[in-house]
Formats: sequence, C-alpha cells, structure tokens
Amino acid sequence: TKTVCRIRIKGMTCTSCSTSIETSMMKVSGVKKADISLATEEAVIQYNPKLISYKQIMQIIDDMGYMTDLIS
Ligand code: 9UX
Repeated sequence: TKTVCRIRIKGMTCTSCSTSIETSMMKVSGVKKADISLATEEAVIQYNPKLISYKQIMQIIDDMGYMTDLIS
C-alpha cells in the first residue's frame, strides 16, 4: 500500500501559498508529513492509507484553489 505520494501543484505564486498548503495538510487526519516546494511545484506527502487516500489529499489541495496532478 502507498504511504507516500508526490503531487504536482500548479498555481502557487508565493511562499505563503506553499506554507499555507503545508500547514493545512498537517491538520488533515491521516497526513503524517507534508513537504511542499514552491520552486519545483512538488509536494511530497506521507500519509496513513487506512485514514486517507492520495485522491482525497489531492481533492483537498484542489479545493484550496490549486491544480494538482499525481506524479507518483
Ligand atoms: Mo501569496 Mo498564494 O500572496 O494564494 S498566498 S499568492
């Protein structure tokens, strides 16, 4: 089972964007770690697949107003 996903995030234009996504993700039940890079437009998220799926994680980021694609 997957426990880490890499997601492309489009639409981040300043460091507050990446920081706010990171802060929000850390509050989501099942998310263990969220590293989000503005420079590479990539998020690496560790999660517990019994509590949340990568699709749900991507949906949360989409709902914040960004565009996501699964990298791996
Ligand atoms: Mo920076 Mo991001 O002013 O939505 S927080 S652009």
